[in-house]
Amino acid sequence: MSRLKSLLLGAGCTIALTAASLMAPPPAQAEPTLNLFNWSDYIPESMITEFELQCGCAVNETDYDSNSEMEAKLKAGGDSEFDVVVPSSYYVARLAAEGLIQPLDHSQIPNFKNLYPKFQNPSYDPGDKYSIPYQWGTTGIGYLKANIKNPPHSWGLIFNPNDNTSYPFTMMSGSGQDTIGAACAYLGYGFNCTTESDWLAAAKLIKQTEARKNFSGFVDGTPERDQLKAGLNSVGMVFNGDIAESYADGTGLGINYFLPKQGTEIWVDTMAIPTHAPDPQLALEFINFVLNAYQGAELSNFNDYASPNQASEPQLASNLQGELITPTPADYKLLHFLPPLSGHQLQVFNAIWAAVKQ
Ligand code: N2P
Repeated sequence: MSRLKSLLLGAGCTIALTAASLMAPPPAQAEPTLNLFNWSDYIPESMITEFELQCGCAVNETDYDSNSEMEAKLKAGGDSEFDVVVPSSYYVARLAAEGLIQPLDHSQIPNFKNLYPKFQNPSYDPGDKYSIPYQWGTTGIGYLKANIKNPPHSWGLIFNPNDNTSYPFTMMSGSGQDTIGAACAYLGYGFNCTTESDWLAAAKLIKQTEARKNFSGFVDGTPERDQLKAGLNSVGMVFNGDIAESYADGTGLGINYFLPKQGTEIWVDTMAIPTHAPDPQLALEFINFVLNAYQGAELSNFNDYASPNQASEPQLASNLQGELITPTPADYKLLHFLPPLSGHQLQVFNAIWAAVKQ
């Protein structure tokens, strides 16, 4: 049953039933359902309810915390279980090459025109053939300002033992490209490093970092934000909007966020349809719904992430214009898209990352 229906039929709601309806209950019909596979804490309940009202369907949401978790579930049968999935830009070509997502029928997405022109033909997916932008943002370092005083805006806060001698810290889990990229950047090879020798040097540094007594584990971005909020550790890799959200609701006021001076990630999260999605038509309706001017603003105002939707701009909350969410021209010099990996290169990368995590 949809959340909307259970709300309407739930406790405290008296339903007048006629004798006829009691005697002849209508045959049970399968309710159309949109199975949404999304990052955790990344859509407001209000939007789910609005879409359920619009489509006369139920929305069933399953969450993940990294692209690698999402990819593994798609490979394990999820590509015929979910209707919409939300991969980051550097995963789009990879999922398409693996046959896990399908080309989109743009005739069913008239609101595509609402996107800023630069999001209508991005380099990671020319012509938005497989993916439609959802939100965009950056990955940086979050730290507890009560414990770490005026740290250098450097990956050294994670990789240099002298920058944090005692407070517990984490590194990002997931696909590994963010953490290997961070180590590459610290070593001077650039955040978007792609050679085996750079990756091996980064892996060696990560292994040394894991051996430090105050390393407390590999943690994905949103769970790390929650661990910082709870004071469980003091430094880790997080996403900008997750931190902005924790400022907006007052739960993360003790956290600071910065973009390391050696460079870090900018990403676009996108909506895509798995190859064997149960209801691709409903998936297209949902994608088009998210691209409405109103819903685009509702999404960013709740998530505290930047919007790719130009038509939403007049309705966006003013805090989204601050430099935490809208990078300055100087910030842009530090920001890189992670390279999409495929074939042999991807196998080499995965072998290195698996060794790092052992
Ligand atoms: C949502 C985090 C999604 C951003 N909480 C990572 N691409």
